[in-house]
Amino acid sequence: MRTQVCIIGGGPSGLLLAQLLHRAGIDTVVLERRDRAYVLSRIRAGVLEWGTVGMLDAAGVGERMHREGFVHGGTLLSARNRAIRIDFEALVGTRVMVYGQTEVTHDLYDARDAMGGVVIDEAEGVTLHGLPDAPFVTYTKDGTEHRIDCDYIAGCDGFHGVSRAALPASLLKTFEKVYPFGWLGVLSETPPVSHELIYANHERGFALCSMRNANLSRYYLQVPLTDRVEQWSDTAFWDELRRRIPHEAADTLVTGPAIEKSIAPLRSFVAEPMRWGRLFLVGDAAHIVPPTGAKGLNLAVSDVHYLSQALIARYRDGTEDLVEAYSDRALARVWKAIRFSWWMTTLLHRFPDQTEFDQHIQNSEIAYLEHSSAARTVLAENYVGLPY
Ligand code: FAS
Ligand code: PHB
Repeated sequence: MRTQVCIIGGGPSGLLLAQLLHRAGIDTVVLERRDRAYVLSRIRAGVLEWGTVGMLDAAGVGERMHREGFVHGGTLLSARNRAIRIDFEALVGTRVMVYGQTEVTHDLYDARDAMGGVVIDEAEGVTLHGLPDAPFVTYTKDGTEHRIDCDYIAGCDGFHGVSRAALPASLLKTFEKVYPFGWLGVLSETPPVSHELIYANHERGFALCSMRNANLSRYYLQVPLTDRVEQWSDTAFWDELRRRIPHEAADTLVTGPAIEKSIAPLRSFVAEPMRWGRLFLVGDAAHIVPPTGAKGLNLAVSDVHYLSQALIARYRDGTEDLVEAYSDRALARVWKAIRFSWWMTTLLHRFPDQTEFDQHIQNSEIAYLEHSSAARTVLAENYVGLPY
């Protein structure tokens, strides 16, 4: 088989890239290791930057998002039972869209099917060959080995994929910070406790109240890395959540059975460069952020913005400058989001080795947000997404 761009990974970055390139007349094949049901079962991000909304619209997959998503003009931070509203619209004149990554992926798969696009799922042993300048990909499906010749490879295969490892060790540089706690997440078919998200700083640990729709709520608790999901009954989860969120919310919280419960570790990670010859790294294949700043999915989308621009220019005009500039352009925005996600995580969580000095710094940072519109503006412009 031959294609112009071989996309490894059928998650949001791979599917969005495929859709944008298709709309520009560029041929792609998507190789996905898992089956579609598994990919569509993953519960992940919930908040879309307005730039992401624009990209999904440009890809022609925004209709259900606008119909079913929630547009939020702000978010709440809380500490010591005091709530601070970050008013995105007043501070930076924009908003965010609350619409689950699961739904985004569904919409992208529906669009791929509608255009008759090729997504080869359950593709095993995907291997990159011929890099940096004469790429092809091999994989096995149903016991038969296949080869795809291509002009370019987009590594959209996430943190545990194979693309990043294809860069030579002499070229690849990685940067990592592992946080000493995880997030225990629960999905429940209950009405959200608040009309906007609540990010709660509490002496017992961080908590987050989010949502998917009017009767589907998403909650998180900071837990020690040693915790296992089995240790947390639904009752224990709800009791702990009530302790950490503002009393007014705790008093109105509607609880119910967890329909999904999982613990995710938190890390900051960046791999440089994000291009080697005709191989590009995109999304989680190149970077990971703690979910505190709601940046993971949104960074994958901005990578797709830069890469789709570069490949469209290459095929339409024969120009290589955006291809050459892809890694630097993407990394410039990635590192700003890495910083913001680290800052939000440090602001809102309890660290096991935290000193009293650290606690005073955290309290003063929160007090500064409460009393300074300049401080709230800095948080707002990063949270809603810096310009592409
Ligand atoms: P993905 O990991 O989504 O997709 C990669 C795809 O490649 C997968 O389908 C995988 O099966 C496939 N693949 C892997 N190896 C392959 C191979 N060898 N061959 C073929 N295919 C292969 N972000 C937020 O903004 N907010 C959140 O709250 C949030 N919560 C998260 C919770 C968890 C548990 C995780 C893991 C991530 C979370 N994220 C969150 C980040 C997440 O949303 C990612 O940023 C987003 O999925 C990135 O999309 P992709 O780059 O497409 O990677
Ligand atoms: C979510 O709804 O899953 C979510 C929202 C905001 C975050 C992290 C997760 O910062």
